[in-house]
Amino acid sequence: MSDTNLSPTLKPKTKVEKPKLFTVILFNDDFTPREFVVRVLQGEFHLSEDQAHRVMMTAHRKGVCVVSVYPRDVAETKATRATDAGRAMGFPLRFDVEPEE
Ligand code: TYC
Repeated sequence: MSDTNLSPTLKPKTKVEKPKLFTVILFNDDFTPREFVVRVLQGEFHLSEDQAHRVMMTAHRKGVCVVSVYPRDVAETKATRATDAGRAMGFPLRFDVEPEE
């Protein structure tokens, strides 16, 4: 019998890529009202009132706070919409997106 394998098993190389995630960061400023920040966090990021209040207070005290983690397009859309909501009211509220470590 020949050693040649006439029906080699094809091993599909399924490379499972870890989906890259991005963090939305909230920055403190001296002008945006606390209540407004809480409403934006609830409306755009679906945080409960309690969670939104904690995130807002952490940013207020420490300068920045992680809001949540999403795939890149979702993180960018939410950060842009939330920043625009502040700008529409004349507030310098800022959300940014960073690659997750
Ligand atoms: N520091 C703002 C104030 O005292 C409130 C605020 C909190 C603004 C968090 C932005 O990310 C922020 N009115």
